[in-house]
Amino acid sequence: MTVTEVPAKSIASQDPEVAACLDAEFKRQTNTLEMIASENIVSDAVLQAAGSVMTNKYAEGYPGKRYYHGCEQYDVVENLAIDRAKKLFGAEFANVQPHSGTTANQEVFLATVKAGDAVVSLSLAHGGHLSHGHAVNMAGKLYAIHQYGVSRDTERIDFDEVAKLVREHKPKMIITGGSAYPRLIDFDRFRELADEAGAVFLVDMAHFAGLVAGQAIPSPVPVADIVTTTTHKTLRGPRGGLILAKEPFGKSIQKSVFPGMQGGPLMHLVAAKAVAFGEALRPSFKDYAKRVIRNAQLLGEVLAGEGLRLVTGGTDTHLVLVDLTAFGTTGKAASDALEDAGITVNMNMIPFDTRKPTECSGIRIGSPALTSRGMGEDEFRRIGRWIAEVARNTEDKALIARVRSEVGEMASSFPLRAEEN
Ligand code: DSN
Repeated sequence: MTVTEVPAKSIASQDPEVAACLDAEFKRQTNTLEMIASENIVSDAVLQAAGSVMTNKYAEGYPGKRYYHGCEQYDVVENLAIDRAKKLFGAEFANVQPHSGTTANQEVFLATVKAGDAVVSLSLAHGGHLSHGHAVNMAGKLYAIHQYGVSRDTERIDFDEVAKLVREHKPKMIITGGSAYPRLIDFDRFRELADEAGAVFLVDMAHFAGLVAGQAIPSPVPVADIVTTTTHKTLRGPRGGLILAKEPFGKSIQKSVFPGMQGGPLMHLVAAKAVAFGEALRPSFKDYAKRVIRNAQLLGEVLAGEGLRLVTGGTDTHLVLVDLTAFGTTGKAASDALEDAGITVNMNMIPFDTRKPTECSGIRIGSPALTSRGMGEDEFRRIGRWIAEVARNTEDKALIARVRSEVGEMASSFPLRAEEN
């Protein structure tokens, strides 16, 4: 019997309690609409690699230089992942071992700057990410972080502020990218400022890496010194991280990943990353990436038509950030009601939000997972109308129950797997 013949349901007899959780989660994912912008649905091949025997083994080190024996297949699979990542993104260097996007960012900090050095990055409240130096995060505690935001008028990155911070603090690293910024980023302007300051330029493309891989939006890889990403968002792979870089940064990044930050790599996930990168290299991935953006834009149009304000007025990517103020509700109330209606989104601060982070004025909605399940224009239009209906009536249990039933009917007619590549 080979690994591909192991019955998928064998856990049911070995551990019914955990099996029940897995079954219930499978049903939840099948019967609801997953619209968390950072989530996706992987192919069966990715799932199989992630659940494979490669979870059994330590493989500390790198291909050809392991600290354990028995690593022949691990070298092959890691080299496949590295080669495919480099080809996919046109990168000079790739490290496929980071356990997550946050870990990848920490590893870049370790490779490029010293504790106390100045770093300029986008604030979380304006769409950035915790690991770029929020005060409660390790990066915020170890480095002198100076954060820029978006301008009040356009809600797009305020380059006057970025330039001011760069000239005042002379950072060793400039970071852009984030988790709730719906627009394209002008990487060239950051490059110019990084060159002026002699700073390393890091782009965290975790959210939009799949759109870059599918050539639907411009790539930061030729412009930045280092690019980090997760592999599980728009890129549609297993949970994990990836670092791409210009060759001169490769050596220090290798050392900072192992032994600097990590011990044994999660080789089952490295194998699954190789599978996902292989899928993203196929022509059909370009079509997927375009549909992700189109679906997010359609959704935004419907919501705007229903009277909701979109932060920045729309999106160029896979997510819309919706200001709920016009409906007199909060992100918390709307996202709770939407969950009851079978539509999973997250509450999100909007730029210059006046509400607490536990309440928020907005919700963030993403199109990747439903696009991967094969949903298109008709479905996204219906979903937009449901979201508006529920957000307008968060206390109306009968309405929510009716939407829940309609959502279940539609969701369950789309299989829970990324369309065949
Ligand atoms: N938690 C991720 C997101 O939802 O955007 C970022 O790490």
